[in-house]
Amino acid sequence: MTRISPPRLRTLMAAFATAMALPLAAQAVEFRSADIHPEDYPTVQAVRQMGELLKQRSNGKMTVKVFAQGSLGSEKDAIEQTKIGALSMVRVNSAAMNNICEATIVPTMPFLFRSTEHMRHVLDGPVGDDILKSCEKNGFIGLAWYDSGSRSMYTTKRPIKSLADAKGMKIRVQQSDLWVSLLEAMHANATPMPWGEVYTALKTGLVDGAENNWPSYESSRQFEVAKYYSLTEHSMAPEILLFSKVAWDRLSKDDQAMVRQAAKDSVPFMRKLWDERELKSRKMVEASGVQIIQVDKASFQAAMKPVYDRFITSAQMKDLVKRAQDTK
Ligand code: GTR
Repeated sequence: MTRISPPRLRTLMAAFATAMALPLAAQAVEFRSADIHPEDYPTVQAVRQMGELLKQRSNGKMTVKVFAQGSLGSEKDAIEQTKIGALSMVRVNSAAMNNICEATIVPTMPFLFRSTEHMRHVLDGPVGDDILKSCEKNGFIGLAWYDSGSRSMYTTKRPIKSLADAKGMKIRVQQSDLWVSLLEAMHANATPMPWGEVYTALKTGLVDGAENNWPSYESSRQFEVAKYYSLTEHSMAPEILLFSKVAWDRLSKDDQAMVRQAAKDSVPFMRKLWDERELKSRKMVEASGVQIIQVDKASFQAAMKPVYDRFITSAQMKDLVKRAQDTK
């Protein structure tokens, strides 16, 4: 057996210790990211695109691996894993963060945005940035906002033609107190559950309806079991891309800047995919025989006052809502 002299051993041990202590920045690193949507969904494609940009710009040092279709669990599970650094990134709806990072309630609020353009201006500007930054204290680095269109109600047995029709219906909502309150303001019976369980809940009659945008309604096949789609367009709750603060603190400043930029640069790509997918999904469900119902949106909007009274109370929340509303 070769004998290693004590000084040589000390040198080797020191070299080993240095290698172990090297910041992750100097080593190749793969960021694992979760998404509940299938492979071809715009959010999944956008995070893949971000990964491509990052790989090119870092000469292969930083890459992203997207786990789609909820393979790492529900949004709630994935958020918890991201919080502790078991996952580096997660793409979720703003609603999934409502109970964790309060300011994410603002873009989730019913009828806050007047149009897609308005929503994009608010989220691309200082209000969007302030909300993203505010999640850092909760353990998340907000990287970017992605589009999610407008959410509308859909039901299995009978259509919602007016606010009165929603009364007493059991409607699945996202796992957020705001969403429960939103449906309660319509006098519906709000039933929070993870997205992955909604198809079966609709099919078995556990709930009478749910609410979502065209692409989610289509890609989840829920349109097959809930054939009345009422155009309430009650919220434009956007998607949010988050990085784990634990994983973030291990990166060098330069690498952090590169990650941020790649995320921002994936936004126009996402929006293009989104606009195309919204049209395609709507056409597809229409062709399948879904009945689209026009409703008096103003009556739904008027019913939302208690939701604003309950959630927009602090000076910070009032200021964010006002600045969003004042944005052109
Ligand atoms: C979708 C959104 C998902 C999830 C889902 C839901 O529109 O993209 O992140 O929030 O809605 O309702 O659970």
